[in-house]
Amino acid sequence: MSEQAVRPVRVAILMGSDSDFPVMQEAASTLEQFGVGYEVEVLSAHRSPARLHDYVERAPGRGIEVFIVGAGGAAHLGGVVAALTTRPVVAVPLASTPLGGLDALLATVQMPAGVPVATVAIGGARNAAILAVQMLALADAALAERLRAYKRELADSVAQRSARLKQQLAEKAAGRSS
Ligand code: RP5
Repeated sequence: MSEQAVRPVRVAILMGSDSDFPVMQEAASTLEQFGVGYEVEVLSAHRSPARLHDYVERAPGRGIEVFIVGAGGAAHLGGVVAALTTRPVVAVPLASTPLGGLDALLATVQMPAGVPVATVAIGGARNAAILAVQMLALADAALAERLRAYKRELADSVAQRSARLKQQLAEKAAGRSS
């Protein structure tokens, strides 16, 4: 049994098509990085509405606390999931049509009052997972500490990049003056 399989499943990663997975897999790998259990399902608001309704209604009973939803085109998946649950929904608009994801972004972000969907950038699967982890961390001290460590690593990486860039510029300047 894999390590992932023994973790309690807390997040559902849903997508409208298996063609969305190359982008949505980054949400999965990010949740793994934080040690958060998840499950992945292909469910379509348009092509499989009955199965979608059934899945969302049963999900809390299996421990799902947050939904991450990726969809492209006329992306109704996030909105429909939000209509069916009181759990938070984080949506990733996907660039799967000639409109480059703008269609999915507008369909997802312009939810009517009363049914919010937290929408990240087009293709922003990593941020969707981090946002989900932040939600879970509100009542999970170990997860909150992992997020603090992550923020420290982010800050360190910026400092390293700055040092590297300055080093490169200094070497270039030295080359010009020799
Ligand atoms: C949406 O239509 C899916 O989320 C996907 O982004 C897009 C295209 O789906 P396929 O035609 O590749 O199955 O529902």
